Amino acid sequence: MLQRHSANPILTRKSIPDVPPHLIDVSSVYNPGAIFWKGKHYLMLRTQARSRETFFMLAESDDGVDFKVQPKEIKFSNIPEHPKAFHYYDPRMTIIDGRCYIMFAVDFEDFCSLGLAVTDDFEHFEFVCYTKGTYLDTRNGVLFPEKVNGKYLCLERPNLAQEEGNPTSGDTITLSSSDDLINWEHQSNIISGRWRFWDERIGAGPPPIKTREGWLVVYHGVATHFSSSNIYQAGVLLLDLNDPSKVLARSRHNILEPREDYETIGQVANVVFPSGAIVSDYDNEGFALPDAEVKIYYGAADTSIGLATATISELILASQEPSGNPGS
Ligand code: BMA
Repeated sequence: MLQRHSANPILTRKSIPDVPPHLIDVSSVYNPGAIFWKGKHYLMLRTQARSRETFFMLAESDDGVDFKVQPKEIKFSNIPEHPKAFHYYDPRMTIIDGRCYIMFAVDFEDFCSLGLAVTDDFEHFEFVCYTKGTYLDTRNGVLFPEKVNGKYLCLERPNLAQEEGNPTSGDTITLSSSDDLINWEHQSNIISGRWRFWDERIGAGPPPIKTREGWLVVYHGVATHFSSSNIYQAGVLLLDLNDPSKVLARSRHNILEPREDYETIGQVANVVFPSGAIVSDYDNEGFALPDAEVKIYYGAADTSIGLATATISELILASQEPSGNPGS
């Protein structure tokens, strides 16, 4: 249902300039955060060096399609040396009260946590904290762009499930709230994986988009019942504007699945992983317009970056149709 851009994949390992000593002839670039800020589109890239270490880099563009990657890695100031974090990845970017926050996954020795950083100018990036919350092992943290009923909100995906030989994963997207963006408290479970359908394991994608109909949430789902590999797809949800713990609609079908070669072949085959969205137009109260175009940026096969689009109305319709909850 999403339309792939004809320039796909819009970023590949070849788009990444060499930055000695670590980033030389890199292996891959994928799962970017995305934001529109002062007339420019920005992507925060998950770039993987041949050491298999991950580095964040910034790419910018006037049109949201043709991106230029800055020849440096993003270094957060004030980052604590302890505890030892092995790996930062899958950044999501959200503007709250005029500041751009970045929430990302952090792998420690035995668990995954959520890190938070902030920038006011896309030159300096300051580490804020490892968030403290209900779950010790959690991923796919995504901030809402504004407070709801006086609280900051975020979606997260606690890692509670594990198949033998695989890292921990999860099949529930939860809602947490906070007064300070640092300490988070579990509010409710939003959706669970639908066993034997496209979205058995799940996690939120880009930050929720505010529309007159509700909060639009693009999420990823994983079908785990194929013998050869897991298949990562995208779908869409609509949450109540004033009470986002209420799910108004959930797409029965996926809205994007791996079909093109750059999605089916790569470091991890059969993956589309939406992580950033940029909406073309909002009204003066901050609601995305029905005809606005949504650019959805996604990791393809953990190797490169794709762009796919739809209008706000098309995404809302996709969340509602075809009706009926599979498995119910
Ligand atoms: C998920 C995360 C993503 C990755 C995806 C496919 O569990 O680790 O970063 O893109 O798997 O490998």
